[in-house]
Amino acid sequence: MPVATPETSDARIITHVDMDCFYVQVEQRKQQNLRGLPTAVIQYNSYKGGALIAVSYEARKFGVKRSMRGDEAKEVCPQIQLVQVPVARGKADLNAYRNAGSEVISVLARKGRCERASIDEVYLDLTDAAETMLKEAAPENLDDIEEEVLKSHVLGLHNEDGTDAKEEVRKWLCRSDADYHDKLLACGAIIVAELRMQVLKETEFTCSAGIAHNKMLAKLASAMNKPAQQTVVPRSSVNGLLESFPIKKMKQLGGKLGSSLQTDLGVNTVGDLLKFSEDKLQRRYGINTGTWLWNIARGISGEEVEGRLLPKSHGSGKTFPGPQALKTIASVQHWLNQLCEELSDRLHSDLDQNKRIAHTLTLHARAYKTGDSDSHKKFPSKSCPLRYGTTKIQEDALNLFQAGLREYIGFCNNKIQGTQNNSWGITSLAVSASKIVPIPSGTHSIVKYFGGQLPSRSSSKLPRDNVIEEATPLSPSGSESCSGLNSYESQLEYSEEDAKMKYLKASFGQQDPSGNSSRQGDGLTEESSLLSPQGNENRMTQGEPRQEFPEEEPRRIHSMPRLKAIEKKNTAKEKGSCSILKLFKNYHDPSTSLEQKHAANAEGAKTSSIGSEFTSNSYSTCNQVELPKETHCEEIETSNGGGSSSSAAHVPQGRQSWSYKIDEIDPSIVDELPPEIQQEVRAWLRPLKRPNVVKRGSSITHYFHPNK
Ligand code: DCP
Repeated sequence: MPVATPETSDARIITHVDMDCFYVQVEQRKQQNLRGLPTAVIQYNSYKGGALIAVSYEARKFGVKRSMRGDEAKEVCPQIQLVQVPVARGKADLNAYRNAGSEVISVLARKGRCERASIDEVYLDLTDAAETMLKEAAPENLDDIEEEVLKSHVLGLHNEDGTDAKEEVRKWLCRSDADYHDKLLACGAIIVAELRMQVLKETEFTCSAGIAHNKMLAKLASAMNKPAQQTVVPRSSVNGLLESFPIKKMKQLGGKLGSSLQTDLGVNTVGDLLKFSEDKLQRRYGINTGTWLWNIARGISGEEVEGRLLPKSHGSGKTFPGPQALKTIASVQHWLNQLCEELSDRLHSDLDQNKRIAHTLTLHARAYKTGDSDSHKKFPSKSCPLRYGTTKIQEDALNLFQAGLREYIGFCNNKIQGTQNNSWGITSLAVSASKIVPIPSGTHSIVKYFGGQLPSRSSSKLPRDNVIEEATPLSPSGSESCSGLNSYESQLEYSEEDAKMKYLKASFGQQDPSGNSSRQGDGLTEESSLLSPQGNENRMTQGEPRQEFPEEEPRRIHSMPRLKAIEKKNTAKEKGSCSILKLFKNYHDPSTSLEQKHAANAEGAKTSSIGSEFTSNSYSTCNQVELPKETHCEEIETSNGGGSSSSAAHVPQGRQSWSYKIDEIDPSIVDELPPEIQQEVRAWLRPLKRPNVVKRGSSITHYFHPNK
């Protein structure tokens, strides 16, 4: 449900930039001979010439539409050039378009806070730039204004017959008696025109833009005059713009809420909403949504432009329309493997290029049941903590799918393991990786170091034991842990950050069987790759232009009895295993039993018994936790054990601490430690000869010390 964000009284200048027929432009840049010709980009399948997903403005003049198939487009425009989307793993490969989008962002981001809203859309907060311009080079003082600025559409500026439109715009931009908001808006228009020209110069792409005082209005305006134009919304024109704007076309009103407004309240345009008091809307739709509706009727939206150049999440999806629906677990597994391979590649690139890691893997599907009156029941989305490595992602995704399917078809009536089951069909599948956070730089905790993805989990909400539990997915088995450690050891001369990256990469290297194999398509099947499940970046099929992932939080998978059983198994396996992770595994809160910790961990989370076989590793990762936004840097101070058998590291209040018990250290791990501390640990392991005291400045202390 939408939530109202109060608008500040401060003047803001926000622009929404939307690329014109984006995929076509990318293809035309690749093949310059297509420039200026009616062109469309199609999905790779050959059914009726493939599905059109982007249409050039030249082709639109002939009546070619995105909803057509290639054959239909040829009927209305015989000279149309059809270009196929690149294919990898039997599905569309959108990397070229994503990269092209990034090129554009790198230009736009120079002028203000920039939020990548989709593969080809960006919001920019240009308030600072506009204020500076108003102070230093106000439009009314400019001798010359670029042609591109003068081509702006200013809402509410009516050209009388015979007047020169550009001259009208010039007058509007340069009014010395304009109010402060309009003066800033005029500066915004000049800055945006310059940016658009710069984008064209550097990338060869044209774009359109809306300029207003909030995101909502800027977005509406950017679509009003395309291609390669910009539209300005002065405050005095807001009511005029919204008055006749179809309610279902408003963001977040395309679905049930918009339909309810139409059928229950007779609201067909945004202007119609003005008839209802805030109180009435709140009583009908709840306080938040009621206020939000009241606000949008007046063009009020305080939503900030988030400074985000990178996608919030990655996704890969494919649809299987009509006869292509998947009806066996084997076929689902086949396609999940392809999707996960792509997802894993993208996670790998994100890690490489941006040093970011994702925490949550989610599976989404659409399904139908045959002969069931309740066939519209939604296939539940399922998520679990994300383990890096293609095979692990594939394995977890399949388990999530099976859990979802069980819930979807019901436990009693159906078997799901058969090779053929006619009672269900899957019409779309998608996997996504979310909760992506940067690997913290300058963190100095051994826990974080080996966990790789731990910093964001050092929350007070999180039982400490879980820190290690959740670290293990990176190198869950003994042998993998050993390799991870070796790679770490060989990097001791590197910076901590370098070594951390190396460690993570080593983890990929072992598990990722490099998946660049390209397969041919399969007739009807259409697909897409999803950039951002939460945003508008999901492109599924022609018929479903912008499939959004379900809004509700996906269910988490937990099962206490299994947790306990696996915990026991893990504890039993622990002796003699060769992972340094295990060395530190149980030292976070010696007073709390693992069982208690897991109970606490699972508490508050939704539970659903999945009945599918998770490996112990994937299982241990299924303790879904809230990820705190901030990371903490532990500063470890050693303390004298004072004759006790444990040495605790004390940290300032509010920070995560760790401790260890010497007598629980498995001697077999010592060889894995860096030589500089092996000797010292060996000495500890002879307790009679040497008391368990860690002195300040000893090599192991130094080794784990924050400044190391
Ligand atoms: N896209 C897709 N499938 C869809 C819709 C869009 O694959 N059903 C892709 C192709 C588009 C790109 O996303 O080029 C951007 O989509 P837009 O809706 O912004 O449309 P265009 O950029 O193609 O055209 P316009 O100039 O109308 O914005």
